Amino acid sequence: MHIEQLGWNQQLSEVFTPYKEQGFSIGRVSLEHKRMYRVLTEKGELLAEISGKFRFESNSREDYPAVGDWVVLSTREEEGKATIHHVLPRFSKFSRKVAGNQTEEQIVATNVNTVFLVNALNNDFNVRRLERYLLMSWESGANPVIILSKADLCEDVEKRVKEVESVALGVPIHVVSVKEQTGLDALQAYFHNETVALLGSSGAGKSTLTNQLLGLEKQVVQEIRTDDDKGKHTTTHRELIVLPTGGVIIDTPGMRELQLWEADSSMSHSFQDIEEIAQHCRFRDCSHSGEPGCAIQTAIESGELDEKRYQSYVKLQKELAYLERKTEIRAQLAEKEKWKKITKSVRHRR
Ligand SMILES: Nc1nc2c(ncn2[C@@H]2O[C@H](COP(=O)(O)OP(=O)(O)OP(=O)(O)O)[C@@H](O)[C@H]2O)c(=O)[nH]1
Ligand SMILES: [Mg+2]
Ligand SMILES: [Zn+2]
Repeated sequence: MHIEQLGWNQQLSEVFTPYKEQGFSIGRVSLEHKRMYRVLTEKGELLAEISGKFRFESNSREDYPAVGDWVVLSTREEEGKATIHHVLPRFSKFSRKVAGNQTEEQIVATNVNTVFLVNALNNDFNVRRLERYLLMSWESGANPVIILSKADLCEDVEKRVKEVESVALGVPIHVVSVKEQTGLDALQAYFHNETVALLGSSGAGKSTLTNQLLGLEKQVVQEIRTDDDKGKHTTTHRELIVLPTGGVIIDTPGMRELQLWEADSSMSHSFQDIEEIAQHCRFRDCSHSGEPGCAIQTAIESGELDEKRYQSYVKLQKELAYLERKTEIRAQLAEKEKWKKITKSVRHRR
């Protein structure tokens, strides 16, 4: 296999040069086990662990390898093993807040060129959820593409497409059905030795689409629940899979909880329409909750702005502000922890 087929390119090659000169090899993380990583290299698959030095120098989850990362390796090919010494800088990173109450970042995938936001055209269809996914995509550095799957189950596709267009200005939308084999050819254009990650709720058809693009039944697929069209969380690991035609696909588990992780600039990107309207409010610090001359209220009343979309905007903003406060406290704690480590090591050396 050629390394280019895994998504390797000129820029990465330049970053890697100094390591190469020292005799290191390169690989890409395809799967994350508890403490081990499956890494794809030009010479095949290896099982890798991080070096002791790496562990010592890492302060947060973000420093550790994640699926999609390019890693600097020393290899023991006869044993099928390797050691990870560094992670090359990421050109994109898709994160969310880990489920539950902790304020911790979970890296879903890195070095993704395009993210397919998969939404089924059945009763699970949800524009508000899509808004969230779009926001995360803009923040990640990857280009979002909306996939409306299971078109065979939808009576009025046009209506759905219009709804999606209204929240996703300028984002490509593809209507597909694996069952009826429609709309699929157009997706090939996103691969060309690049990386595509599939995101969307459980049961949306991500693994079905992966198998389709791969040309074989690699990923396990399961029927959804019949009462509410929700999936059964069939895929449990994020995994990077190489396509025979070059390029890679990252299949991910449908998320139970999609909480945001820092999304400031992207908030404006996704809600440009609302922020533009808000510029016409009489007061610059208008809270849009009853002040005279509020353009937002006027736009909602006239129907120009969908009230639900506005509510969703307000909710997302609150969530971000909350997260920011919590993260600050965490950062302070992490800093303390780091210094503890350093002082300890200095003592040790003495
Ligand atoms: N009618 C129809 N069903 C489909 C289509 N694509 C997928 N499905 C069905 O949807 C169900 C769920 O598909 P999966 O591919 O397992 O969904 P997933 O997004 O990978 O779900 P998780 O792994 O749980 O996140 C399966 O029963 C598929 O057969 C389609 O185009 N049309
Ligand atoms: Mg799946
Ligand atoms: Zn206002």
